[in-house]
Amino acid sequence: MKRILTGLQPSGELTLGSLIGSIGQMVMYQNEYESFIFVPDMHAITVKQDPKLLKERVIKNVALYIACGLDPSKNVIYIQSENLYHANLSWVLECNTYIGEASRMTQFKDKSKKQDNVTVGLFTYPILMAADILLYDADYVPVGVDQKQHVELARDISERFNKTYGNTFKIPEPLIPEVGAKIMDLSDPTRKMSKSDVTGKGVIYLLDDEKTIRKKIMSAVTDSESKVYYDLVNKPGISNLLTIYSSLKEISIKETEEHFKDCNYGNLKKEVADLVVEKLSIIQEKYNNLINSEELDKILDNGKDVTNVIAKKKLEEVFNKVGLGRY
Ligand code: ATP
Ligand code: LTN
Repeated sequence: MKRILTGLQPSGELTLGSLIGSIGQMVMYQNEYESFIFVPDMHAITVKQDPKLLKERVIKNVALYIACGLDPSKNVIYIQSENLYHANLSWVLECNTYIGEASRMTQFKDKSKKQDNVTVGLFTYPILMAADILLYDADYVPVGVDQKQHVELARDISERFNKTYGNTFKIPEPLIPEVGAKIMDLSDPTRKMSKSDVTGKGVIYLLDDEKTIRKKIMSAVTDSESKVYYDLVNKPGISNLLTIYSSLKEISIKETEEHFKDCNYGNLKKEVADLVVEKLSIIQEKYNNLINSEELDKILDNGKDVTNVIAKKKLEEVFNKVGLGRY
């Protein structure tokens, strides 16, 4: 069985976009592949974090992964910082990565422009990501387009390492959903719904209560026409509501358009809100049963144990090949 591996940064609370765009995909893949999913909390500290909030969010995210349908018996679920081999491999990889290639990462260029105090960690972060992937010989890495360049860097680093030191790593491939639905911010439907959004006004968080969900959807920005149809360019707000509905109902956009063709905007919003509330309340119920449970601890202990065994073996092989220690 081929192995897939991915992580979602705990840079904010998980959103409806995370569910539809990322966790939903992993739920599909879990029957097809041997699946590893982790919380890259060490990546989160590339920018300032409140330590207490970060710790809480990591656990919340793990509980949400499972509540959204990731089955712990089919996925290895773990926290990056509970495995000390990631940072160790990252160091060796850093010493095998050129400043030139790391400097080409467009996400670093974008993110560093938006901040005053840019850390070295933000610059080397893609190399830690390469370590996350290469430690486990992942075949595929499901990511959004914005992360494709980072997976390509992991490929370049691993190919070069294999050439220099002999075959050590599997060369990973990014797995990018071809027509994956992109969920937009409800208050500005030209922007992606993002977990690190500052105001969160147009963002549905997976743990939002019913009243908040309804309020956000009922005040979603639309347009001045009153006909419901899908048109991303001229009707981004309405198209976004149709995308949310079609993704959660698992029907096509065409069928969704047909379903709403005689509705006014108010009714469309109400029905989308009903569906989101219904879906999220199921997730929230599962979440509430899991959070603070012994079961969650057991799942994470298992993830920690399983990944530590695999990663130890790989790191010792790497240390040995580059001439470190007595392995
Ligand atoms: P951040 O705000 O920290 O950049 P984000 O919410 O934009 O986070 P990422 O962690 O960058 O999300 O994305 C993780 C994965 O989830 C990617 O594969 C991305 O494509 C997917 N994803 C995130 N938000 C959405 C969205 N609104 N619609 C569809 N997919 C999404
Ligand atoms: N950089 C990714 C999160 C991430 C990741 C990984 C994804 C860290 N390590 C390894 C896939 C594989 C992000 O910001 N979305």
